[in-house]
Amino acid sequence: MSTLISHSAVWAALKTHHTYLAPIHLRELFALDSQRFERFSVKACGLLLDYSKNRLTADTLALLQQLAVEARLQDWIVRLFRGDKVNNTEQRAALHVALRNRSNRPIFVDGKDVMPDVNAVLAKMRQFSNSVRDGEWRGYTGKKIESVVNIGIGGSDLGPAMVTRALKAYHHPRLRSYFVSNVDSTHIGEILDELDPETTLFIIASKTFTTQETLLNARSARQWLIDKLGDDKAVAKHFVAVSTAREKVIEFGMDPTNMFEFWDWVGGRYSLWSAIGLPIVVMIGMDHFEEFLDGAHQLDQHFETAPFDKNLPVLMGLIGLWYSNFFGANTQAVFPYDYSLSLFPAHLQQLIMESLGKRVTRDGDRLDYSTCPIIWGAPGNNGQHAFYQLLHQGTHCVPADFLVAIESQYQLAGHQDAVLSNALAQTHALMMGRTPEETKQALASNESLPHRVFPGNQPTNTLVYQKLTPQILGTLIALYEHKVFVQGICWGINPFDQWGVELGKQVASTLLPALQSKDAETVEHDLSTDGLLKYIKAHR
Ligand code: G6Q
Repeated sequence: MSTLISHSAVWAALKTHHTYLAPIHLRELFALDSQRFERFSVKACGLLLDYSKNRLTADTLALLQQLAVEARLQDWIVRLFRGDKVNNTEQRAALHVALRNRSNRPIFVDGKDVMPDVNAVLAKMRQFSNSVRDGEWRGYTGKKIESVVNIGIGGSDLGPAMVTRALKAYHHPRLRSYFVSNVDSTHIGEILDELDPETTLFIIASKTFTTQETLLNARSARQWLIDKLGDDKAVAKHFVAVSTAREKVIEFGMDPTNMFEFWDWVGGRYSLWSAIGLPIVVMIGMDHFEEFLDGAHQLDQHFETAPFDKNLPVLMGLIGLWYSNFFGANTQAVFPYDYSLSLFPAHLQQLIMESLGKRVTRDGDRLDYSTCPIIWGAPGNNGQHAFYQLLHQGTHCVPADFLVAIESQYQLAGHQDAVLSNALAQTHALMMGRTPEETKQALASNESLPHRVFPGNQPTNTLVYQKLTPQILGTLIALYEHKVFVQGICWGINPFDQWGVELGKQVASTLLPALQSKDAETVEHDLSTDGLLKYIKAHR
């Protein structure tokens, strides 16, 4: 039995400290310290992190950093960057940092430097994306490509879809981008209806090339193309694959010269930096993609070298743990006040919950504390007219990250002032609340008083950046990836496996034959599932 971090002296000290701090309102913490903003904010890699609106003091931070020391975080950072098999249940390295290792220093997996392979695939991506963008790569009937459709799911969809959406301002003017992930034919059907087969390029993205949803969608897309163009030779001009599984790509009937490779040491939710980023590269060009990698690399260097009290992922990870384990916060929200980042919360849901939604240690011992909070969020301003009510007056402690761009991608008079003032007003109001006395004064009456009081004391981080460039986006994503790592190490869990996702894949494959079989009487599952199966079969 490994020793759980919850049994350490520093955990007990944090508990005691929580008892002292919990009754103190954030307002009081600000009133006590005129330097609070300077003390609890950090600038690095083009980001300003203001974490002063959190329920913490210098003592809290010292204890949390002590916890990170006890968890041997620094050693783990070294292991991660060195290419050790930190994903112990799958015996794999987790080397997304090698994919954006712009210094090009050698990084070894099983004694082999991975950088030559990484660079070779990046060069192939440059060559291919240039030829599509320049119009040199033509479809089967000789026309230039105008639509790029990525078919993939999970890590082979969410990351590239989010980045492609976020960097719309950098898209090639001739190209339109689409992402098909859902196995429901409505998804691919609606998109195919919009497309011209002569000018469409499909990218089939699957690490394993065995994923049911992706293969079904890929088959349907291929059939559609052949039906429309009348020749299966057209496939070679309209389909490329991204995968680690060369044999499976060939088995599927695709030319391996149209395949972009990556490796088993790239986790699905960390794969957007690899060839899985091909739909991004085709849309924004390789030079911008390299700026994106540069941004992530800068953050990697910061994570590797900055002291814990100035280290953005370490601070954000520890503050998140403080709320999860000592304030009982079950959720963590993220609100981008930057419309380009509208898919960012969805990407973070996968990145964080798939990584940290675990209940046993790396050695398989049951934990006695909670791990990953439920991640949710939506672009700022919209949320204010909907669920922010719960943040202002509900019963939950909801730590939230506000992501704020000083400049938008479009310069329209008045808009950005409205965005910025709303972002700042919300974090201010969430922190301050409004006391009964202030409410009375504001209303000049006691009417509905309890309903119009705001408790405040809701913790927020504010992350400010100049403008969402490819570089800043790379930095932001890497920041959250490393925040996940910090929490995984402190909680003693493996953030790089995903056995729950694997279970979903297996269960679906057992139910499919039951659904397709003619035998209505077979009872193979639980009574509810069997009842539902029979009902659906009877009504098809
Ligand atoms: C990511 C997960 C999962 C995976 C998808 C798609 O970390 O493992 O979301 O990305 O299940 O898998 P394939 O890329 O193998 O199709």
